[in-house]
This record gives sequence, structure tokens and C-alpha cells, in this order.
Amino acid sequence: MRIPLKHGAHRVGKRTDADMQRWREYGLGQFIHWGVYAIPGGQWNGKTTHYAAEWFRTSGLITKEEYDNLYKQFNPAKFDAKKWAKQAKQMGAKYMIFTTKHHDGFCMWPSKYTDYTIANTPYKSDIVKELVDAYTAEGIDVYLYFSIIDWSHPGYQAGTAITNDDRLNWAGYTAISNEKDKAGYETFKEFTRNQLIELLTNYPTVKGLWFDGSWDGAWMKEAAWVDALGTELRDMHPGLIIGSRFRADENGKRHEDTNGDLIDDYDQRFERNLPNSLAETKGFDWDCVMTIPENQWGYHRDWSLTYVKTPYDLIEMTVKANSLDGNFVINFGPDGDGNIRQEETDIAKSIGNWMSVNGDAVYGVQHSVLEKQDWGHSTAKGDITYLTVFNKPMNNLLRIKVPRSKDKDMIYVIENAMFKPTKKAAVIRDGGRDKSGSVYYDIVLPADIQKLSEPFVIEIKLKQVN
Ligand code: FHN
Repeated sequence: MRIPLKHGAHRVGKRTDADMQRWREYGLGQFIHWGVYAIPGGQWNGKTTHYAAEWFRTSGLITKEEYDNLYKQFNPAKFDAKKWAKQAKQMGAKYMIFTTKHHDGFCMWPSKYTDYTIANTPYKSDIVKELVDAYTAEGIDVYLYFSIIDWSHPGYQAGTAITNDDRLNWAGYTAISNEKDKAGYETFKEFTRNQLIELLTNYPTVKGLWFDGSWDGAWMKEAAWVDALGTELRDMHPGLIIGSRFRADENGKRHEDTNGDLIDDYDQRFERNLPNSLAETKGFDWDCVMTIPENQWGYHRDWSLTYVKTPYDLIEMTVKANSLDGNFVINFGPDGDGNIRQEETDIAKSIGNWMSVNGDAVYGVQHSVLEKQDWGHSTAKGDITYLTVFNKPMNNLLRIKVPRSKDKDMIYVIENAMFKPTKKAAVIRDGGRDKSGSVYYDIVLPADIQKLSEPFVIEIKLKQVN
């Protein structure tokens, strides 16, 4: 039985408009976490934090006062928005999400609602504008990351003084009872609204807002107000795309409302974590945002602390996400001077080189009719199925299991197959059937494909026959 909700999902099922279709087809995106936390880069007075560098204010290694004065040194002389955008383009990113304001509250644009902004640094210029212009010029869509949590705002502090902890969940939340704190939190709400309107006014070409820190108890309690704000933002910016991290329903349910419907346009639950089946995605649109080291979003000087993903790890995740109808977004954390670190540059280049040959298996695709098989992942577009092979068989016969057709009298056959890197047709052998009626084919891997040390794509055409 459905429960009537005033502030739940506004639609059941996916958005069907052209803007959302464009989002769905991105395949690969870039996230950039950049702010004053890039100056310490996880280290201070000879000590190193093992936690996320963008949370450095809470690391215990720096005083709040020292951190809150870092902006006076922010002067990234090497920052070149066009260079970043070109690198992202070469990597194959179709959209970019930029941290306009992280939890510390520092604004990378000259907001007129606070002094804690880029305008009051030695750098002075509007970094958000530089990036929006540069990426848009490269044909890469821009989304603005915005943290609801804002440690710099006294009104936000008033709200959380009552909730005790930034990460308090709904059950632990106590309504703000003290009149002074209530009034303080009202100023914070108005401030947040003003900043969001300001962002959409200043940067009208952006496609969406990417919210974070909305797990905050005081914010979750404001379901009606936040819902109205969402409507206001959508009205002023037709086509605006907002994920499921913006608001909770009136029962404190986030992402999925009390009836299990997705709140807003796509599911933002997959952070540093991919689903393993279509069933897990519940048929929602979704994205996965991923760090290159274990859990560092902002610049951390020491990447030796954890495993650093290789380009092939990230490519595998990209293809896997797309095989389950999601977008994959790789995070970059530039340093305090405005450099993208060499390791990230090298990774972006390798991914870009691979995407330039195999990108068809990622862009504009959806899941295929094939079940997940040990050699890798499959995606589909129109009548083409892309097999992206990450585990090459030792015997050089790639065994493909083809499903039984839904119509009992029909079976799937592989009509033809072509190796993407060499553009050569493949020899296909009959691989027999199993008891369930599933059909197998063996694709013979020729010497030039056997020699490859990187994942590769085979394009196949499946046909249903009697
Ligand atoms: O706390 C943040 C974290 O620093 C980072 O910004 C990520 C990106 O999705 N979001 C939060 C954790 O969920």
C-alpha cells in the first residue's frame, strides 16, 4: 500500500527528457575536489593525516584558526583551467563536477553572501567561472558540487549544536528547540538558498547541482522547505539535474522515499562502491563517484598511504558501471598551486588512450542481454553488443554464453564479431549448449590480440533465429 507523501519523489520511474537522456549517455565523468585544503595537502608541521585530506580542518593536526586563515595564502599560480579541460577531454570525460564549496564553507566563486571566498584570497579571480567556461568550451558539461554542511556559517553551527554530530542520522536527531539556535538556523537556510540561486544565476550553462553533506540532521528535518527550494531552482533553470543527495522526505528517508521511489533524478548512493547486478540498481539512473587512492578526494601529498588504482582498474570500473546502466566519475584533487599531480595526469592519459579506441563500449550504451561472464563486462547500443575483455583466457578461446531467447522458439546467435583495436573480423566457433538451452560460442583470439597487455573490446552482432 502506498503511503501518501507531501515531500517524497515527484515522479515514479525515470525522467524521459532530452537533458536527462544526455546525462545517461555520458558514460564517464571527472570530479574535481579543490579548495584551501589543497594547501596543507594532508600534512602540517611534519605530521600526516591518514584521513581524507579535504577534511583536514577536523584532523586534529591544525587548529581551526590556522585552517580558517589558509585562504589568505591561496594563490594557485599554476592554475590553468583550459589545460585541465583539455586533459579531461583527452581522458574522455563527458561531464565534470566541481566543488564550488566543500564542508569547510570556502567558496571558489566570489559569493556576495560571505567573505570566505576566492575574492578575498591573493588569487582573487573567479575559479568557478574559469572552469565552467573552459570545460564548456571543450564540450564537457559542468555540474556544481555544493556542500550543505558549512562549518564556516554560524547559523549552520547553531543547527548542528543540537544534532551534536555532522553524521547523525535521522533517528538520533533532536529538533532544534532553543529559539536562538532556531533563528540562527533560519539565517543558514536563507544563506544556502541565496548561494544556490547565485550559482545558477552566475553560471547559467551548468547542467546540474551535485549535493553533498545533506545527511545533516537539521537539514533532513526541513523536508518541506528543501523540497520547495528544489522546485524553485528547477523553475529558474529548466532541465536542471539534481541527484538523490539533496533532500529527505518528511519521514527522514533519503535517496528512496518512504514508498521506495527515487527522490529526484538519479541515485547518488554509489560512492566509492559499485553495484554488482542490475537488481541492485533497482532500475534507477545512478552514478558512481570514485577516488584514485582509497579515500582521498582533496589533494593529499602522500599517496603511498593506500593502494592507488591503476588506469585498468578505473577502466574496468567504468565499463562495469555502464554495463549496469550507470555513469562512472573519477576524482582528481589538484594541489595548492593549481597543478594536477603527475600520477593523475598519467592515469588520465592512459584512460584517454584506451577510450579513444574503445569508447564506443562506454558512451551511450546500456546493459546487454548477456549475463555477467568471467572474461569481463558487456554493454549494448542498438544492435551492437560490446564485450570488454579484462581476463583473457589462457587457451585463447573466448567462450561467450548467449541467453535463451525470451521467445521459446528463437535462439540468439552471434552473427559476426570484430576486434575493436585491430578492426579485424573474428573467427567464431560453435561452443555447444548446456542443459538449460543456453548457447555457447568460442571467439578465437588471434596473435595480435593475444599479445595485447590491455583490456580490449570485441563488437558482436547478436541475432535471434528460429
Ligand atoms: O565528506 C565528503 C567527502 O569529503 C567527499 O566530498 C565525498 C564525495 O562524494 N562526499 C562526502 C562523503 O560522502
